[in-house]
Amino acid sequence: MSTKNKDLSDWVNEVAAHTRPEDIHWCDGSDEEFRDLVGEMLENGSFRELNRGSFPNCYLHLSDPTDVARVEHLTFVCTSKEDDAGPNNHWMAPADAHEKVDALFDGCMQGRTLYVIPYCMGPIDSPLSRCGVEITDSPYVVVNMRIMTRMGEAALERIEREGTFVKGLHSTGDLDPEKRYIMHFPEELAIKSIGSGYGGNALLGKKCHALRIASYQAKTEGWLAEHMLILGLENPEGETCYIAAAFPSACGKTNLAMLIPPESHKGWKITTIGDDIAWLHPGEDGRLWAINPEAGLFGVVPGTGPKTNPCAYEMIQHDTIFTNVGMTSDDEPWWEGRPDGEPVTNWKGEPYDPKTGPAAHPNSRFTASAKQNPSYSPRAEDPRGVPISAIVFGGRRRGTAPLVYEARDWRHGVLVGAGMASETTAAATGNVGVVRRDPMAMKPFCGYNYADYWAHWLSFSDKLDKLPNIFHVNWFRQDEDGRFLWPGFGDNIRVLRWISDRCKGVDNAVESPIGRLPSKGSIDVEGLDISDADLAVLTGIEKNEWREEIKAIGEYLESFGDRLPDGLRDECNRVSKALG
Ligand code: OXD
Ligand code: MN
Repeated sequence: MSTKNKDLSDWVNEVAAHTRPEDIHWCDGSDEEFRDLVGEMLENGSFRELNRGSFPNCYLHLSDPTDVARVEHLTFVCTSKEDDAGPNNHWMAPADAHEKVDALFDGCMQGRTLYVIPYCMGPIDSPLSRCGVEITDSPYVVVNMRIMTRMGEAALERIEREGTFVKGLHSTGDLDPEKRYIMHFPEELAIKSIGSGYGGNALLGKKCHALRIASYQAKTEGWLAEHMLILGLENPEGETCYIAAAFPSACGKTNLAMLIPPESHKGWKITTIGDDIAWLHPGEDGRLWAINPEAGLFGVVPGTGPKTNPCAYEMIQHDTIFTNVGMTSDDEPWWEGRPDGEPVTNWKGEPYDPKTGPAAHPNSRFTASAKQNPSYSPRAEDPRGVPISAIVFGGRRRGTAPLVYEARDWRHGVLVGAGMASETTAAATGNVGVVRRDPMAMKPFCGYNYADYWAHWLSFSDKLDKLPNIFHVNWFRQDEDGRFLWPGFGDNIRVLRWISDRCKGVDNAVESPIGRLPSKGSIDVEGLDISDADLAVLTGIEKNEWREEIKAIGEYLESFGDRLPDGLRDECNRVSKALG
């Protein structure tokens, strides 16, 4: 295989001359190619076959122990003007960044195969989809990209038809953390990533393209690329309300997107469009339409069990790549939260000893096709996408943020998103459990200045006739002893039902200075063991705490200086006044 697109063939030749691979392989995305690559990795030990009887077509990959998460401190947005990247990004001048990484790419593929991966983010025939090509020297990346994107011949055909594509160059290099960089060049629609094989750093279609580069592209083209799941909430009458929800990494997006309602909610159903990324476009009908650019799930394994997430548990029993989990004596994958089996080795391949840490790394991952999800929505393949009725923002907060509230209008909703904060998780290297501002859950992924991003969000009130309602949720509220006040998981449907009722104009809310809270009795708690006192805490606000919170939000927003849109500043002042 090769290509009629001169830009692409020139780029492949140029990269090959620079990185000096032994071979070049153009990926066609076929089953045969996938099998061959898996075979090679089984032979060289980078894959281990899991129990064929109980986990058919499942493989275990153990990464370098220093390469297990996204590296935000080594991730750069390289725009010509520093201010365009904003204080929310690490910045390097494009020429310096190219020079720095090009030196590391020099000869880095010697003795390796260079793979060319044409891919399409989104349904192959959707006008909302966008294409890219990743060049990599990692067969692990190729097989993961095959699951996570529409990859191969059809994508190449689309690229040849359209001409435009994102250029992503990746090499695992020598996995030296000192020589690891994830560089983005939004103005060139290009990415250069070296020194890591971890999904978020190496599967370039995902965070690098579908969020950082796409958010920049979306700003110039009038749409939004967001760190959001998309789900359909179907009522017993068969009507579906589509909800897009943004939560920071490892805060339960995958669980929410595949939720199974409790027995008491007969006739209600959740279908999954996506679990991590949403591309949102204004439609001709004045509504906001969403596609999931991905074709697979790269989910956090620990905690996935038949009670917490039955759909994910079922989908990863076959045709799944496990990265950095433990293993049982009969070659089954094992992780904390899996009810069966016992680990004999841990994620480093060493004998398991609970004293030295968990069997599975807290950020161990599964890669599986979205089609394996029992709640997969057929609308996920719809080239038009789905119309969004509600946008939900959520963080992991032990205090302050109530279970749910609704913004009074779009501008207030943008403030609610911009003011989001959450405790950090193992999805990125660094401290875990520290509260940090994470506007729209895009702190690690917004490919340009947050202030301009908020202005772009605000502009949607003029772009849409039927704006989605905006909400904030918090499943993680705790009391002083660290006890969770809300059961979460399947019971979150109770909150989703309140949200969909709000979208239909049901009278189920009371006004408060921070937005609309559930009125008494409007969240169905039948069958739940929850005291009135806990419910009052969950659905109420502490004014003093919120005065502090809005002050902190205001200070944070002001750190963006003159570029901060007036609309957001005014909205923050309005809420602050309302709090007295
Ligand atoms: C992810 C992340 O992998 O957000 O989805 O880190
Ligand atoms: Mn994510």
